Amino acid sequence: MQSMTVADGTKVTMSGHELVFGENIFVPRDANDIAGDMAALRARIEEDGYLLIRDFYDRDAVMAARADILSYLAEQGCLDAEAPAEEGVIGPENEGAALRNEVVVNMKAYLRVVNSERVMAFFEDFLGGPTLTLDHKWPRAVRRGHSTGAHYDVVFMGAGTKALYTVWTPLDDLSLDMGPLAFCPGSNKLDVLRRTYGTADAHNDVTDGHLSRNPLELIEKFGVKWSSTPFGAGDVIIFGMYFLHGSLDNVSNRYRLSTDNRYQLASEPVDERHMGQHPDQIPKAENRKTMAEMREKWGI
Ligand SMILES: O=C(O)CCC(=O)C(=O)O
Repeated sequence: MQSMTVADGTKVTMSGHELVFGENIFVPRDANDIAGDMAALRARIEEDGYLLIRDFYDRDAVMAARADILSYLAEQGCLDAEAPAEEGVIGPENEGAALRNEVVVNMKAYLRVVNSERVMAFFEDFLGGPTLTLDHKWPRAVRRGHSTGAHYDVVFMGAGTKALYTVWTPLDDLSLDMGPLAFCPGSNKLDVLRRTYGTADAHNDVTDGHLSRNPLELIEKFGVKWSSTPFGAGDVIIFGMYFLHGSLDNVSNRYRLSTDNRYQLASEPVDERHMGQHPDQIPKAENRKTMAEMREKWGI
């Protein structure tokens, strides 16, 4: 198993911008010592904005989910035919794969993890009542040179309850060069962002819901710090709708396999745009603005 420690001075990039461990990016603390104590977990997520729980899922179940994704990638001709399929080596075209719900419904081992008793029971305890998961599932196979820009999830799925939680789950052992999640502890408390960017809706207002692709700019402007870590298959990060996150660049030759899915109390309003068989058809709204225009308007 890989080490979860990262030496100070280790360099990573996010959309090509360099971050250095120990200087402007740090290894996050995990919540395993309080994992059985729901009151402590609620207090921790309120404080830090996230819960990193190592070995939350059974590793073998996660590796079976990974195999579902890899066989789809192989079928699509995305993998390097010269390498064993189970290594997930990116083919010469470096193609992305659209892992839409139509495809995901056939991924039985994957669905067994993200709809599992383990995760549903966790949220039932954590939220204090019967729970549902949004139908829209986001398995990702991120190719070389790609990353996710910094954003709050509320901008993409904020039409229902705001007490909606993301579970980001590596579907592999992920080293830093594979481009795992990167995030800003405490960014849930940035009132200026919550009042401005946090009210936008990517379906209606903005052409691209990402706040920025420059992590250094966010450090300067909002005083955030970045965190990331290598992950093991079975680990999860749980966070709420107002939590700045994105990902490091995948600079490896393997697909970065992960999934992010959403959970809430069944009694709360649901963002129906992410329900049903064909979720998230973003309408073509002519009056949507660029993030740069919106940021200027908000004065951020
Ligand atoms: O995995 C990624 O690259 C981004 C994940 C994400 O945006 C999320 O979990 O909400």
